[in-house]
Amino acid sequence: MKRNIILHPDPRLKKVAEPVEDISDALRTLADDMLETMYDAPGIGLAAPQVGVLQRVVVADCIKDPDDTPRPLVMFNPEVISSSDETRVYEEGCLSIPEQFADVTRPSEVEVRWMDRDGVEQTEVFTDLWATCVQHEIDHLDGKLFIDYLKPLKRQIITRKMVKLKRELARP
Ligand code: GNR
Ligand code: NI
Repeated sequence: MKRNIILHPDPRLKKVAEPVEDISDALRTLADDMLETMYDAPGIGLAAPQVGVLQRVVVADCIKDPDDTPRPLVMFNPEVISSSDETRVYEEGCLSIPEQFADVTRPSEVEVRWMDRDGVEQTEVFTDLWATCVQHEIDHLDGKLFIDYLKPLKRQIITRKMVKLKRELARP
């Protein structure tokens, strides 16, 4: 089932999400719903706070080419355990901040540990778009948005545009 994506500004996007305890069917359903919502958007990642659930759950699939095999990744309690000194700049966007894009500098490689949907611990080094995406998603779990890396003026311009957009969407 598709879920609604919360738009910035919203207090739920600023909260630190709670770690999940045991991987229940409810959590697996949440992850499936998040994948459906992400693919439908379309996006390459989604964090649970974006659908109003303040738990540490992330989904991602950075395979963009429709000829390549999809890789729907579900991560519970994901953690960056090491980051490269080398950084890269990527023009980021966010499903909670539609149509706004800005360059963000992040470590180019990160090692991430998480629990998969079977409750098995996984570790993997992510590079390229995957590295950017996974860091962007883990930031969501800590109440952080990509615009928080921008200069205050640029952030304020984007936030004002979003306030206007939300006002327009709320009007019948
Ligand atoms: O779909 C998305 N694209 C994207 C592009 C560059 C950097 C990060 C992302 S993640 C974003 C989906 C989203 O908002 N996830 O939280
Ligand atoms: Ni996002």
